[in-house]
Amino acid sequence: MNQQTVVLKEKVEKFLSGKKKLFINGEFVESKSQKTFDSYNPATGEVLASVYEAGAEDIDLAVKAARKAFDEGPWSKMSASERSRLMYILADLMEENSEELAQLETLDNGKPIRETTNADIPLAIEHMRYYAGWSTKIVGQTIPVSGPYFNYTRHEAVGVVGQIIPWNFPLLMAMWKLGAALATGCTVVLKPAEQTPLSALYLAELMQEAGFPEGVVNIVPGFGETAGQPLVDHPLVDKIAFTGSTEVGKMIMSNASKTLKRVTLELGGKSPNIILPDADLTKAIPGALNGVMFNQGQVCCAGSRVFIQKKHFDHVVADMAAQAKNIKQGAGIHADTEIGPLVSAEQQQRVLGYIERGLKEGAQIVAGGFNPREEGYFVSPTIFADVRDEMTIAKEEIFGPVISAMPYDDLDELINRANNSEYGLAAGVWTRDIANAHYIASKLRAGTVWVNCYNTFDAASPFGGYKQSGIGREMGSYALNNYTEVKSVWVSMQ
Ligand code: TXE
Repeated sequence: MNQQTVVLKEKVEKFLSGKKKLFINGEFVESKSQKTFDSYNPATGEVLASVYEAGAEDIDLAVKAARKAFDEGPWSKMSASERSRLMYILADLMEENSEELAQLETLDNGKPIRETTNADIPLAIEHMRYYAGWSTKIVGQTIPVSGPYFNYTRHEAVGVVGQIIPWNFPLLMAMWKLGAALATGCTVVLKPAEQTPLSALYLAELMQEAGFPEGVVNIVPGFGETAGQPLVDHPLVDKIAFTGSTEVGKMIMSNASKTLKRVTLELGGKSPNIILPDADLTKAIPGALNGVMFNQGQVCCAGSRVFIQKKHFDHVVADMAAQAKNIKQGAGIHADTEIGPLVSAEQQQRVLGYIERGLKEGAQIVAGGFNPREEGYFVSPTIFADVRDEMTIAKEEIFGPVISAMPYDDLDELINRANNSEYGLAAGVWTRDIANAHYIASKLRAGTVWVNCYNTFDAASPFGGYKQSGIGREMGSYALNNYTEVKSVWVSMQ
């Protein structure tokens, strides 16, 4: 087997060599407590870098810097086109550094280099460009009110935004959050996940190089309770944007309510992926398999409940299992790796725990189901057959490479069962019948429905959840609403 390790770029070696500092008010600084934490390479379990850990005091400094940049400028006093220009410069710098960013992301998160090179990093760059374009296009309305008045609305930046992001797409999640915030003129304190702080810190260097004014974006790696929570509680923060677990999302919403901050949440899922009897199986089977295995299954919209019509169930599952066994698993930094390790030992244990639970509750494993290696945090691509709705593996988000395959009888029963989840993030349908495709898409209670495809994204198309999968939409023009306040101005014409 060809296991060619990608040669690390010099800049990556250099970046990893020193203790990584917090980025506050345009400078790289040590944390007030001097505490550091380690970021690990999940393919080996070895320490990759040591990072200063932000605590409440550092968060306070970062928020005050963001507040100053917003209240006094320069950010809020710059024209929309000047902001846009800086965002385009940042996107160009990201492009120049795309190999470095891809390598760093692969080392820190574990995901295959072919994915960071072809998906994470290009999507992140495109995202920055997309929102750079929006800066100059945010407009209000003129409203025909009664009486001798001229009434118009202004869409103004919401202010200082605290952004808390997860580890599954570290740089891309940072872009999903930063793009709309910067386009609308907000300033930001961004807390990366403790498992994957490195690409955000590399981005901070690029922001410095691009010439972003001090305080506009502050990057403060740290832990949830000691860095995330002080950010949520801080009285000078106007809005919190969070992506992560539903459990923490609920806590954040409750804590943020004390200061009535605006809150947007992008949370977990248990998305149905439906293969109808008339589907083109040459596309549907690999499509549904990829719908879970992409990013080691650590995707909030993973199509982890695969519904297959009873008559076709056995042969579809058998084909899918054969394909799952052929997926090349290894360290992400090997050029031919198709599936890497999970992000952490904790995540590996969580996923193996769900597999054990599935077996105990009577589901059958037809592929994988084990830890294939001695070192690193791997779980083999796993498929459970004959999963019933009441089983834990059909209800809870596993966030690993595990498919629950479920047989169904007829369409109406299928739609009810697909919707029978506390989540509503995404769904997929595979069919050649266009009427059925649109009918099912209209019936599914989910923020995204993919027909004959899965996991396709574009900065221009909104993403977000129904039900307990979240509040608000990211991406597209929809995300701009999360970062603006609407002001109604009345002018007497008499
Ligand atoms: O998430 P957490 P974890 C799901 C997935 C996964 C599970 C646990 O099912 O198995 O969550 O992952 C910060 N106040 N998703 O434990 O804890 C934390 O530091 C403020 C789905 O990693 O929600 C990190 O930056 N912040 C998901 C971020 O929240 C807090 C992506 C996410 O961590 C905090 C990740 C607190 N009290 C996990 N506690 C998705 N929707 O894509 C933690 N954080």
